[in-house]
Amino acid sequence: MTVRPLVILPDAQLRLISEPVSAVTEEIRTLARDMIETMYDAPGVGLAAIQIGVAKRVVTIDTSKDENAKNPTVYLNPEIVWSSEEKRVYDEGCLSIPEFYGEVERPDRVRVRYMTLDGETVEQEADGLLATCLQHEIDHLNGVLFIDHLSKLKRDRVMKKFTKAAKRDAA
Ligand code: K1U
Ligand code: ZN
Repeated sequence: MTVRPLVILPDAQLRLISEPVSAVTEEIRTLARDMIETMYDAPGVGLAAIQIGVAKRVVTIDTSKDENAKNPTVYLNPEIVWSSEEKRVYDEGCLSIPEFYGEVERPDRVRVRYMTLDGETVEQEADGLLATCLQHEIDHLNGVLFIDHLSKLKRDRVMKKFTKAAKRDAA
């Protein structure tokens, strides 16, 4: 397993629309293993493949609280098939936008359909942090970042800060 480097704002890869996974190959299994390793190393509770520069519809999530009982789930081609009317606000972070947080309102509960690494299509209903995380990661697959849910003023500020930092790092 390999910890792969994270793609950081304002890298244009974060705006790509990721391609569906057509079959569970050895390449997909290795990608999923590396994503889990990278997610734990960050540390984070979720990761989309584009955050390590792979434009495929693969997501890993582990929102379990117990450090010693790791329980990662791999979601291939995840899609939201139902969302609750009730909303919840969560102070979200993103491994591609380090040390920046912002309150985002999203549906409180969702039902997600996805393919497992065994090639099976299943559905899962989620609430709380898992529901928030699934929506955040599925946004990544569509080139959407949590800052897109904030005001233009906040988004412009964070874009400016990270663009400046990237220029400084490149010099
Ligand atoms: O997609 C990502 O960038 C991962 C992101 C997922 C996420 C977190 C919170 C709300 C929505 C989506 C993160 O994991 S940010 C880091 C984080 O939340 C965390 C890190 C260590 C322990 C617990 C949480
Ligand atoms: Zn993110």
